[in-house]
Amino acid sequence: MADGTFITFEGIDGSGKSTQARLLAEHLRSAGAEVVLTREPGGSEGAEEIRHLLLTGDPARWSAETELLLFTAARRDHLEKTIRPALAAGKTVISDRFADSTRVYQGATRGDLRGTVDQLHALMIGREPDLTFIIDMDPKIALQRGLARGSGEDRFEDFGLGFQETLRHGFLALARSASERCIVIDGNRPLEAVAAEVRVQFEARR
Ligand code: Z5A
Repeated sequence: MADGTFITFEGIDGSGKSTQARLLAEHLRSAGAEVVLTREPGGSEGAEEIRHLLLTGDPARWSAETELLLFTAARRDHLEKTIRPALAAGKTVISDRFADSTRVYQGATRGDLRGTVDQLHALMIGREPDLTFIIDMDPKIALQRGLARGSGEDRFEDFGLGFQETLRHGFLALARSASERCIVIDGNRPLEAVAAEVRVQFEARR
């Protein structure tokens, strides 16, 4: 059986990417596709345990380097236990965040770690998505949405607005440098309008 398609959603906190990942999964399932909807950090039992270590507690809890190792360990487990088996079975995998988040969050904002991020990715992950939707948003609105959820997983939101603006520019720069697989979607519109554009762009690249 041919490998399935690997799709990722990326963006700053509260951009609406989780909602859009879910809506695309529902759309594809209603058309008969077998879809695995997953997320990072997490998406496998071990990676979900690492998620808790990463997203709770004091913003200064981990150094940038330790954080990078934890995200990479979680991704490796997710890849081994969830992503690769599903793709090998011909399923579509939709992941809410993947390696681009590490490139932007750890590589572009917390120390000059981008070279290390790329080396670790090549050594331990070595897989890119077939298609990536970057949901672009005004950080002020996105931050309000994210904090309003009160999920308790606010360690990154607690870095503040300037951090979110740096992230936004990081994602847009990444979209330009990987334009063969990245599509930027304006997330500052009603849910259904954003979802409709995601579907149109997906169909155009099938
Ligand atoms: N992180 C990292 O640093 N390095 C890595 O390698 C990885 C992650 C993989 C957790 O990620 C953190 O981990 C994250 C980056 C870091 N930083 N933080 N915090 P996460 O993906 O689990 O958490 P998140 O970024 O905060 O995402 P989220 O909670 O899933 O939010 P979202 O996906 O961007 O948005 P949403 O849940 O779809 O929507 C948020 C709210 O807005 C919700 O109430 C929606 O109903 C509402 N919403 C969504 N879209 C709209 C529109 N269009 N209009 C109005 N309201 C909307």
